[in-house]
Amino acid sequence: MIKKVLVANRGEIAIRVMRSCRELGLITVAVFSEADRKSLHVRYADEAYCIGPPPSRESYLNIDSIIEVAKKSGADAIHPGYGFLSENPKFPERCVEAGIIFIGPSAYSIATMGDKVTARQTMTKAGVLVVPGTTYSITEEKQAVEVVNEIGLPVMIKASAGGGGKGMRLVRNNNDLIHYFRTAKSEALNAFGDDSVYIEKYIESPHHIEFQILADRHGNVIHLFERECSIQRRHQKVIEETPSPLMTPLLREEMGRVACAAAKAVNYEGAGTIEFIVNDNLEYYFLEMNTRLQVEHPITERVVGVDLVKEQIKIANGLPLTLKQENLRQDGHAIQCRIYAEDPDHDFMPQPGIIRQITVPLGLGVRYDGYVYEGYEIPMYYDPLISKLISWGKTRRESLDRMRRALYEYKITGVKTNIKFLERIMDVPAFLEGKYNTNFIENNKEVLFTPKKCGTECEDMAMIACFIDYLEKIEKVQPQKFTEDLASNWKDFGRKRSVLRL
Ligand code: MV4
Repeated sequence: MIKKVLVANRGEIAIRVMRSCRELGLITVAVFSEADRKSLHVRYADEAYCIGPPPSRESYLNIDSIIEVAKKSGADAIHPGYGFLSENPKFPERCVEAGIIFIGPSAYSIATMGDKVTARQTMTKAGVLVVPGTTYSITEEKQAVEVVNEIGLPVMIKASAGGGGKGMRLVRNNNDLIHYFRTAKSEALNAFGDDSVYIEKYIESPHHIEFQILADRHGNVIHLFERECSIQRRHQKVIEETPSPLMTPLLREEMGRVACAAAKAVNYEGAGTIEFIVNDNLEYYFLEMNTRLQVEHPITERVVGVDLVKEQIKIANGLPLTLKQENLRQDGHAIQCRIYAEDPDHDFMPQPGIIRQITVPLGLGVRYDGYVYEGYEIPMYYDPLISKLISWGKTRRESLDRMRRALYEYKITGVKTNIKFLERIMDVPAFLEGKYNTNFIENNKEVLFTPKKCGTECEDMAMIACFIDYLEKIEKVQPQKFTEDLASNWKDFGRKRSVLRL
């Protein structure tokens, strides 16, 4: 049985994973880069070890140093979180070699789903409907032309090693085909070291709906219903909700069954997500599988009442699932907003810098998963996600009203964030009505990007004026103190002895 877990990640997800470990009485080990010495995940863990310089490649992506820390610290399991090494099949492989439990699926499952052409072949064989297109990689321009003649325009050229929108080309007319085929191939080679591409029929204005699944070593697979993830910007999700406003009970049951079959087809073990693309006629197609815990997992946890990290650990221990499909229900409605340190007025440029003031919203029906504190410097090396706000309500309306209230309460100064942008989304009619697809942000850019001249934003201006006035007053009494002083360092001092330099 797992006693000590190394969390091979940083930020909010590292803390999220360690919280469940703590509840289970497991000892936690953090790893950190030189840029993360003062990160909260380092302070939260029972032990912490430096694994290298700030760039991910030399720290959070360095399998050698992470395995070495696991061995030295006596951790018997590694949780990869999301991003970084979570979907690299070499990581579970190396863990197994070192006799360490990888809390996640096998290298085989990750590799099969990671290569989109192989995934499409495997899904087709298992009877899971994929987007019409090729189940082999296209190498010749002549082949591309033949396929397009067969399935018809528009099509998408996608990199087999891609996923999540990387290395995609939309082809609307024949003149562009050869050019896009070439550029897609060279971009894929550049980004992934693999120039395999395949072609899919383009689905106009789709919905992105995904199903959470859990699978154990004994062949049990269950789904924990869907998440609606259509509100995205450049393939980065912004808001997720469950249940999906588009879903019907019948469709949910059918897609849930298909999602379980998809997971079974790769002998899946652990928590995973099956992504579907759904058109307005409610026709759905398998898009890809994410073989990890996802950023948006908390909305499922809230509505289904399951701690997904605890389930992952239980499965990694080889225990059978005790949750039964027929006992699972969706209770109420949950929404998640991702809070990013980025500037919506300047093309969402990341905003690394020091958090000067932060007021976190809580209260009935609100969950906050974050990792920053006053005086903390957001490093420039990683994803600019600061936190996730999750609201729950008996109805969609109540959940939405709570989210609007929570966003109103949420104050961050020092770095620009997308909070105002999210507040605007809460008032867009299409969002209020739950009638939106993946074009939502594009379709509503006028309201989303033109600052309002009245209402809550005026109130905020007044608050900012008061705050500046207040700061000026206290500055006269006492010079501003930052970073070092506002954040207590006592735990760091005690830890210096256990900090390992590799
Ligand atoms: C598509 C598509 C339409 N037709 N494939 C974007 C992310 C990657 N996972 C796949 N993506 C898409 N693939 C076909 N055949 C439209 C998208 C897409 C999209 C998908 C989900 C959520 C948001 C999106 C935004 C733009 C395009």
